[in-house]
Amino acid sequence: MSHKRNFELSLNRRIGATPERVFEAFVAGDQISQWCAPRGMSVPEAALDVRVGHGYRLTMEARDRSTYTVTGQYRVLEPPTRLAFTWQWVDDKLPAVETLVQVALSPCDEGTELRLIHSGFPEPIMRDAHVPSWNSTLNRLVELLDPRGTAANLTLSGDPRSTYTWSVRIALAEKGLPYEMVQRAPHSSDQVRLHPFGRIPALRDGDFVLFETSAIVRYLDECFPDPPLIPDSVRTRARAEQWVSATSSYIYDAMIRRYVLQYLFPRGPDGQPDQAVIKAAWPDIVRYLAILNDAYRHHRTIAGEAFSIADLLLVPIIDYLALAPGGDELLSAAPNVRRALASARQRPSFKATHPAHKPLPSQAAPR
Ligand SMILES: N[C@@H](CCC(=O)N[C@@H](CS)C(=O)NCC(=O)O)C(=O)O
Repeated sequence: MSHKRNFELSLNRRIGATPERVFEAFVAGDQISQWCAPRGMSVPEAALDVRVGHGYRLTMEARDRSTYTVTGQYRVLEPPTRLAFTWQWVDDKLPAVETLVQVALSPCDEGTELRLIHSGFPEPIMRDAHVPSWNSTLNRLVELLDPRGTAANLTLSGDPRSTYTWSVRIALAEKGLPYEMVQRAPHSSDQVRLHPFGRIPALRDGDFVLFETSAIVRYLDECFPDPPLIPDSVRTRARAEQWVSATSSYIYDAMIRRYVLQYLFPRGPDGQPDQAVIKAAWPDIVRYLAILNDAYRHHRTIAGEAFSIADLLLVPIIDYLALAPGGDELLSAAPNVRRALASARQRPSFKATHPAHKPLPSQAAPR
């Protein structure tokens, strides 16, 4: 006798909307097409015949245009508290096994407590493959229905004064995304829980946690494509990647760690900035500014005509440098960099997120 194996996943969400509204989001074609796919995917086809024993068909489309179609039949429709439908992929990319999705909705203080159970998976590996997709999909449902929007999901942990945190905030502002800013110091125990290296920032999207600024910006760009921050053309994208890497590997180190931070958090003798470190950084900064000045000779954005991930990593660093002792002198030798900075400072995303750092107390620039 063979027993059909049955593995299931179960997810909960609290949503700031009534059970009636949540139920409607599952059964109205124009609504389900706005959320029923993992982030970064769209739903170009949603055909629903919402009657018990009748079916639905949803097609999800990825950015590379590949499509995934799921069909099923409604088994339970009890508005506004319960619905159940079968779920079966119908293309050859995913196993065509009939599974069952059950949704229970109950009122709670925030609005609705949603419990989703997806059962009938013959293998744990198949069940596990559906967990991140459902998590991402339910985040989109929360965003659609919750008046607080993505603030319910997106949390940025860091310090608005840090250049890397600022970079992510520019990306979020460019895309008009609401989020919660959680103030965290580097290496604090709370931060280490999100970022095992203790750095800032880290992003949380529902249950998904991510660190490293460039990975965070790429994730945001895939999930929220407008306006794009990753260039479309192969060469411009590679050029942007080049500057992201150079910024993290050399430019931040010389301009921020070995220069600006020495003034902001002096660690030298008598609590003064460590002049030996600052002096050693100066020639590197001069050299790097000359390289950037050349790169900026045609455009005010570093990787081509459009503002990109490379700009939002680089410009906060230049902004800090410009306001540090000697910054004016350094930038006067790099007029293209100065023009690029002036142009970035005009962007609403840059203005709205500027940490309002003041020029550092005037000190003699190193000689
Ligand atoms: N590679 C990381 C760098 C992040 C980083 O270094 N952030 C700084 C603040 S701007 C930090 O946490 N510094 C603390 C330290 O260096 O220990 C990223 O891209 O997010």
